[in-house]
Amino acid sequence: MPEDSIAHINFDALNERAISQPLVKHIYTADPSAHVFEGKIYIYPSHDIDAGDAFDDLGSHFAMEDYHVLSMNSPADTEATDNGIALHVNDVPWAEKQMWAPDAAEKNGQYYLYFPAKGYDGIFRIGVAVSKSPAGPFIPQPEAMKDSFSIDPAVFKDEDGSCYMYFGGIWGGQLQRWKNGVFNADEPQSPFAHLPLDSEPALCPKVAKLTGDMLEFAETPTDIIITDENGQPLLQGDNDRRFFEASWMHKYNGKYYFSYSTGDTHYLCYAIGDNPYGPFTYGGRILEPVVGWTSHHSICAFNGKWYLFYHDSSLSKGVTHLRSVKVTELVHDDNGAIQTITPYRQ
Ligand code: FUB
Repeated sequence: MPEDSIAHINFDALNERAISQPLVKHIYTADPSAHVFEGKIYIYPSHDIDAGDAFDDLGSHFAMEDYHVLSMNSPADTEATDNGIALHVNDVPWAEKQMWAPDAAEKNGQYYLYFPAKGYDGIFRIGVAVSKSPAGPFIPQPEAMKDSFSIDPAVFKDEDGSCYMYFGGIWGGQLQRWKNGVFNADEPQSPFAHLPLDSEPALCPKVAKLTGDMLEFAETPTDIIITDENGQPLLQGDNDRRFFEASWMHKYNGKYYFSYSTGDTHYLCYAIGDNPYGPFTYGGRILEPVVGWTSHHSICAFNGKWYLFYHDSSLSKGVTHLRSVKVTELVHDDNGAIQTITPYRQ
């Protein structure tokens, strides 16, 4: 829900209609990537702050500086524990600013935090930091991952132990500037420049398998194709269905579910495929728009049930860059379709 349409919202009434409440209220958190590690739920969110940067369509107002890891014993908990600062931008040699949506993965008892940040050249890259504990603190690698670009990494571990990173985001996430594998710095700087035409196939999120040590891409990232019901790639002008940012992958009944945000139309959607690389067929909406411009999520199973972790800006009364993470149950129908969630009761 964009800021101009929230001017008349009664937030007290809205919060009473909300299907779930913020998991922490002492800090603002967003983009929750949830995993079950060591029998508990660990949430890797962005840590939203008001750094005073003006709102623009490149997301300059998202000026986050560090990460806090949250944990819960169960999704039924009404509050999450804040495990303190897990990584700060000042400790990452290659990163200057904008610590955006992170994710984490585990391998052989080590934990890996993946995060996008802008380097001193103004280009988003993806970094890795390592810890022996899922709560951190995490020690960053000295350089960003080789050949990484754009934002919103999400790491999926398949049943055979292979790990894949899904990533990318348009507008401020710069994906549209990487069409030929190199950063296109050409003017104009507008977020709407360098995008495909509305009649052309939409810009695709990326996937790459990770190396055995979890620190690099094992292959050149390739496109994730999302098709319509006729097998045709979604078009850039299909604003209610095409990819914008916030990749996530979960596996249900042997099928691969790629989910994402449509950005400026504010939906969370999913598409289903037969393998980690796709193609994926558009399946529908997971979440209707929340209060706040962005919508970003993760999907995680715990004790046989599935949960959607998401955020909204209800606690900050609609401030776009001051969000709060929440959780609600997610249901797959017998045919594999995900039931659409409405974040506020009518
Ligand atoms: O939190 C900053 C950015 O906003 C994320 O990287 C996007 O997915 C959007 O939620």
